[in-house]
Amino acid sequence: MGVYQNILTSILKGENLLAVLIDPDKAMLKNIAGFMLKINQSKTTHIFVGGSTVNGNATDVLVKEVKKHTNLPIIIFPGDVNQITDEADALLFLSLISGRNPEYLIGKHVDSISKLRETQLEVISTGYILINGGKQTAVERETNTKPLSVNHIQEVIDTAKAGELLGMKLMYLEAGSGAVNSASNNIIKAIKNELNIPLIVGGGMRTMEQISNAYKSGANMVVIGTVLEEDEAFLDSLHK
Ligand code: 1GP
Repeated sequence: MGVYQNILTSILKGENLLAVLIDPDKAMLKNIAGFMLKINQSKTTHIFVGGSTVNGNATDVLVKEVKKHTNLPIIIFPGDVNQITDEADALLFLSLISGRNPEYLIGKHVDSISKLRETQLEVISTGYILINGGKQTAVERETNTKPLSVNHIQEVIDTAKAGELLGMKLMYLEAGSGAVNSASNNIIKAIKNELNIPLIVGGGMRTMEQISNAYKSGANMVVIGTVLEEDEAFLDSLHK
């Protein structure tokens, strides 16, 4: 079964999915074995690999290393075309639908095709919505787009719905890596209410309470990154 089908099946069974995001530019390769051991003992269901900017083939090198230590599906969460690697299982084909920069709506996608053609990656069309998380984040800077205001919930909802109607298979609500404010329960509930596709929520989740509230509000998958970069011991609270 493919990665996307597996996600749908898990959701149908009522499971909450948890993705750990590893940034190839920040990860220490020599520490990966120990880190993945803890990941395997935790409730983590997916590994995301990516970053707004990643040097050269760092993604390829990291995914090869991660694969040695886990059977969890590895999904590329790319900031740019150079992060595509056949070593992973799937790729979130992200369209930054909160912004109006054509490069991140369709441009990079066209540029990636010659590379994608040479891979076996499962490509999952994903709407990517950046909301204001209380500080300027790398996504905003790198893509030269503005996040949607959390005070304009209807615009966020309409953006998500438009993405679904365009055929996107997943919706990713992003407050930005290291956000001060993660997506509120209200905004998650409001979006989930309109969508028939799985909802991923990430950015600024630092406590178990935030994570469990996100699930209760309708998130199917929560993504955490920074909290583990700051304190790996947080994985202990996510023990199976
Ligand atoms: C970033 O949503 C992810 O794209 C994770 O965010 O690093 O703040 O956990 P954090």
